[in-house]
Amino acid sequence: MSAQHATVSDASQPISQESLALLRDLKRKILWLSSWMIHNANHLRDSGDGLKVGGHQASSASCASIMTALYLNALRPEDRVAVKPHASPVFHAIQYLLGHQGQDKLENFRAFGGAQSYPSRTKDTDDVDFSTGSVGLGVAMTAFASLVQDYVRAKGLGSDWPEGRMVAVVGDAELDEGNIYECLLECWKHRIRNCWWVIDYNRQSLDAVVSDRLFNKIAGLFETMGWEVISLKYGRALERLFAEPGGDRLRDWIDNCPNTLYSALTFQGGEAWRGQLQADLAGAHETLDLIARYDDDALAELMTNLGGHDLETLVDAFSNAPSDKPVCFIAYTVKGHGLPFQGHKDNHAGLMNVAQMEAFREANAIAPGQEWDKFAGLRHDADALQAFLGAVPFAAKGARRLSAERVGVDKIEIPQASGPASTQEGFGRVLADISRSDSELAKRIVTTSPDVTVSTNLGPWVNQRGLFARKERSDIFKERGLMSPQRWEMGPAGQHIELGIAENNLFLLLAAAGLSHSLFGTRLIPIGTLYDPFIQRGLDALNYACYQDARFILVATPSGVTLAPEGGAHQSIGTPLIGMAQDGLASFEPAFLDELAVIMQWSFDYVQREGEGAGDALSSGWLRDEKGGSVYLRLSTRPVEQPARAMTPELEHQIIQGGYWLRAPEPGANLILAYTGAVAPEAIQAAGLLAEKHRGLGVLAITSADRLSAGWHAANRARERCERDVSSHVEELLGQVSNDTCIVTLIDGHPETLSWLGAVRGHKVRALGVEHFGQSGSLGELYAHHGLNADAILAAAKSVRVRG
Ligand SMILES: Cc1ncc(C[n+]2csc(CCOP(=O)(O)OP(=O)(O)O)c2C)c(N)n1
Ligand SMILES: [Mg+2]
Repeated sequence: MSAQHATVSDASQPISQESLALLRDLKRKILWLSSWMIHNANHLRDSGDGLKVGGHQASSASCASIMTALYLNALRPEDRVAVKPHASPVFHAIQYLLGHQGQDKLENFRAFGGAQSYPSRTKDTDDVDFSTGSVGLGVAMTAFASLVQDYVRAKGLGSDWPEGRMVAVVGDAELDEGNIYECLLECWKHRIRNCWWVIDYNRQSLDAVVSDRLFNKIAGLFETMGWEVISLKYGRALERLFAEPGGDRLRDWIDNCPNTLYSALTFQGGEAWRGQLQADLAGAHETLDLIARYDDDALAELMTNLGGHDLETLVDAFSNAPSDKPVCFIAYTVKGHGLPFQGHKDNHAGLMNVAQMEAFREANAIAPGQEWDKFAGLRHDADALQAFLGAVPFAAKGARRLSAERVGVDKIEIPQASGPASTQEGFGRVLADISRSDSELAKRIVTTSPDVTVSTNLGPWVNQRGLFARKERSDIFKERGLMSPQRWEMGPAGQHIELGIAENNLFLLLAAAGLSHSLFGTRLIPIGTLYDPFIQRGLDALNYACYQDARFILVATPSGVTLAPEGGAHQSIGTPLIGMAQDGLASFEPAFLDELAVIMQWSFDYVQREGEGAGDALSSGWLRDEKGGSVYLRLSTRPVEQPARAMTPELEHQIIQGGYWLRAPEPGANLILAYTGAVAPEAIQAAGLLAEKHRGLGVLAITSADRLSAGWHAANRARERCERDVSSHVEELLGQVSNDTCIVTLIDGHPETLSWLGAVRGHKVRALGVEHFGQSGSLGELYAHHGLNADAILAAAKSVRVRG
């Protein structure tokens, strides 16, 4: 039990003894309710599937005091919290006591419609601020939320909602996740504040006992990164004893006790503690006299009187924490504290059996049938407890989910190109146009990029709108009159948040900024850019952002093998499939600038929608069009000849639905070429070459395989529910194609992105695309190598027609 850091001792505003006694009583109830909830889910409620899952009981008991001190004392309504995944029962129990959670939800913990295993913004109904589950991400999310809070406030937005602290209750093993360190580096650069990470330092993960020597290093890292590290090692009972004659030896003994031994003794209890202490401290009479004052039960309690279980220590530490810098509390705890398997190294999945739970019920003075009672078995009477809960500052404003008005979307002009132009270039020009406007949309866009701002064409936007920093910072190059195309002023007005190269950070910042309307009552429209293949680097964080229903636009460019000379590691193959499979993300891959402009216009609105459509109901609900979501644009650097055409409302509609006939098939046509994105010229060229042999062949432009396929699945579900007259966009498109027509599909990405088109109406399909890691080469060489050029299309057209 080593590790020494600044310790909080003197409380400036000591909590009254009466309030402390009430808190202790309520903490007992919280531990009881969380344990009962899990027991009920695992032993009593018959789910019929025989699945019992642990991981909650020991973990919840570990942090019950930390959570009590936070929610029932330290937190204010404006504070936002990420609770470590397995503390979900504690969170729900606290919300239940505060009147924000129903008993039915607790009784149905982990069941369909009940309180969730891991706190969930989207599935729980009791005011979860940040979802957690994938360890490490919720922790870092709080740091980025504090950055977003600074951003919003620096611009005078949302000022009628007080500044809050972004708090994470962190499992110690979460600090093994690399994204934590990526986040620490970034947050040092941005000088975040108002951020607390309270580490439940039980020195146990799922499989193992955490090395404290390693943890010392970790704590040092926090300090290096500008965090205040506050170690809460011992509780008041032990501290008082240490101050008595002989106390020093006891402190030394505990400080030097290996974690594994400490854990084993905790599990074994008072008799084992006494035996070990008597053996190790033989001759230290003063110290042994101190210990002799305690009977076995009291000794076991004393020896686990750690800072993280001592409400007085916790309350003092939280009320004295500095606000101008981030704070890391290392709260020493025992995993499973107060439960029969406390301290056991294998207790992560531990569950109390029925007999143990009975004994625990009796120890808590709860009569059978009173298990869900809010106050049964507590020392204070119900009125006093209810009055205390009624005055809890955190609950003063009721539910704390905020909302914000939607921002109007201006007409996005189609960037004019005199010659070939790429979608990436078009994106840069659309944003540059917006940057010169003083519209509300222009004010609410916040851009960010992990060190690829210039190479994804955000440069002109940043030149106009500047980089964000809490304090003004000068551009030395500009002051000295040195030429540079990047004129990047830095200050509170800036609207681009520059990140280092860490895609996890990009997605977590997008998650935080994309929830600004709900967290801070201020609408932001976040746009993040990165190279398409590196989506995979931050994929779990992207999934995490979508899971919380954060709203943002992701612009991934360049993509595919089309960036040819850049080589294999920069070539993305699977990202179109990610775009299709990722819930909450509508993905598009336009080929032309007019499509891009239409999609961007729609996206600015789509990310702000908050309707109730479930996503699989009738009509517009199919594609989450009422509910809204985030958007992924897969773009390219390849200059492509632009079609000469006028945009019509009908064409706009079809682009958003996912596809349109670039050339409609004529009656009797026996071939269709369906393409997506930057390979449009190859499809068009092949169509010209095939025109004679395949009279009237059709060319289908697919702008969103994702939305086309989602609409098709939803239409099928609707029909299966006997909703007649339902037809999806792709069914409409292919409805005019005769049954013996063949389809050749083409994408610079995995061929399965489009191969499903054949299943819509039973057409034969040959799907062309990229299946193998690429290599460097010219565009022509690589398209030939991967079978994406006109020759490959011709060969595919021939073979698919003769296939039986
Ligand atoms: C990214 C990820 N990997 C693995 C897991 C499975 N898992 C859940 S909890 C846990 C260990 C947690 O240990 P710690 O953070 O110390 O929590 P505590 O001891 O407080 O329960 C693991 C590995 C997960 N939830 N997320
Ligand atoms: Mg742990």
